[in-house]
Amino acid sequence: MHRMIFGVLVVLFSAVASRGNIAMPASRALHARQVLRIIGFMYIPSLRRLDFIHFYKASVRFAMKDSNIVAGCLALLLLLVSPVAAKRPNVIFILTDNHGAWTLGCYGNKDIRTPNIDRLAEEGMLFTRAMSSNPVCSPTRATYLTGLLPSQHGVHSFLDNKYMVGPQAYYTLEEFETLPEILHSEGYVCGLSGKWHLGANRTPQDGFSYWITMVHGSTQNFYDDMIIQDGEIKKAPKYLTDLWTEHAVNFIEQNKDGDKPFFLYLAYNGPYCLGPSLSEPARNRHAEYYSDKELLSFPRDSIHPWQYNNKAFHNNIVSIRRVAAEVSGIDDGVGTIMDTLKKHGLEEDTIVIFTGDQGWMGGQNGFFGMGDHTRPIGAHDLMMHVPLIFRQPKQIKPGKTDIMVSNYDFLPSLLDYLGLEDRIPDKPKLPGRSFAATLRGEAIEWETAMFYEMEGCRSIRTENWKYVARRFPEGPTELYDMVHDPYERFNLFGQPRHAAIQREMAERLDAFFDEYADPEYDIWKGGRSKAHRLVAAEGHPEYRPQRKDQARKKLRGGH
Ligand SMILES: [Ca+2]
Repeated sequence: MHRMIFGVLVVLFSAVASRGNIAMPASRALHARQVLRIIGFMYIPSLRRLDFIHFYKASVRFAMKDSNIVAGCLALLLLLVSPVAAKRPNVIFILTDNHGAWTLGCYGNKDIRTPNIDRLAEEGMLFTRAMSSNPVCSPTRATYLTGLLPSQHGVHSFLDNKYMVGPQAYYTLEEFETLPEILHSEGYVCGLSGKWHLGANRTPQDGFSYWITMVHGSTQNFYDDMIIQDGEIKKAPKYLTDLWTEHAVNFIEQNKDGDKPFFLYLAYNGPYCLGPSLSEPARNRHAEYYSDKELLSFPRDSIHPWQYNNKAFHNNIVSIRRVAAEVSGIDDGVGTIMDTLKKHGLEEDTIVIFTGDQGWMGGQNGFFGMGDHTRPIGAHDLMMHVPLIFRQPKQIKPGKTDIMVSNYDFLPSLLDYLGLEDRIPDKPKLPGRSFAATLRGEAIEWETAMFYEMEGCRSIRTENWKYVARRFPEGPTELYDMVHDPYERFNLFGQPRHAAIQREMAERLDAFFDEYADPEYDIWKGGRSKAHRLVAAEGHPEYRPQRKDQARKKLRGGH
């Protein structure tokens, strides 16, 4: 107890010092405050480890700035002798595939059972408006790992299987510094369990030492799919969702007592909500529960004229029930991970992040799927809206935040939260902003301005407006009043009374991409796509005819 009282007194004294009540020059007072706070916090048993890291780093920076070597040495000494400062928290990054936030109980869904994800949200911070900057798998995964947009990292669309395994396989993010690479260089043990879909799947990339993944990017089914384990290609021994969970638990248990913190990338390929699996009933333990449910949270509506494929899944109760059961299957996995952390006493030392690669629509406005399932390519909010939850007991204050964040904000935010803000890459320049202050329970100034791009389609979303522009081919252009028309049903583009906002949004969109896009990958200016463009004007070097909708053909009449 005396230890704690001493700590509190020192911290209080540091606060007095910072107000300049003691006789010393302002710079010295600030300096003294930093050092005193470190000493004080060291003696408070409930010290928040990340606070310590932040105070320590601030102190070192200040000492450097002031050329005060003594202060620098003192700060370093304090770090070395401190019983609490050694290890950063573990990070578990759970990513789902094609997963709209609206399918979860904690985002208001009353039909689908997700008790574990809901509990994670209750114990952590839920972002009500987290968005992806692109609507397909590979680009969004590339964005989570680099903080860059497609027109910077060059992965504009999903990558074909030939880039995953075989003679043309290559890792598409080789030239960038990625999240696992940074964490590995900071002493983290890195493990991947689940979908990679960024190329060269057979080789562990970027500092990963545990590596089990899929052979391909897309999901055919969740059973008997081919996986890569220890460099070998083999048939998955069980339901994939459970397999990824099982390996995640293995990885946690292998590293629970180590000197190093761990980074687990648990990338479920479910719920997926696309392709062949939606034509068959679920086989997991939730199938029976949903087998007689109507699931009215999936709107039954006529198919939007822009819908390009997936038409067989519209208003199809088999598909809808399959989605619900796969979402609940992932919820089981989240529960197992949380139980594992609790069992080994790792809860407070581990930040758990739950999010999706991109949004997904299940009938709203007559759309089923994401932005690349419509022609023209779509940019509806629900194609972008992903769940986003951060939990670390005693560090992150439970609650909700309404700030609109993008997946390109994720990397700078996480590194900032971990006290690694000086490791945030600056080349190429990141478009994202750190929301770590929100996680720390501090006030944040945040202007709503969210950008999105899928090949020739780009959009800007502010608090009041959304503007969508398209090239190759040109148009149509869309303008929505997001306050009065949040479901984006009334396109106001071209109406004379909105001419000013239309112009302003177009200019902001162009200015943003002028600032951030790499000319090599800036599709609007003739740049290329590492995935090769799916939708381009005929005659363009990357033009590829649209693929036949196999699923539709196969499933015609299957409602
Ligand atoms: Ca996806």
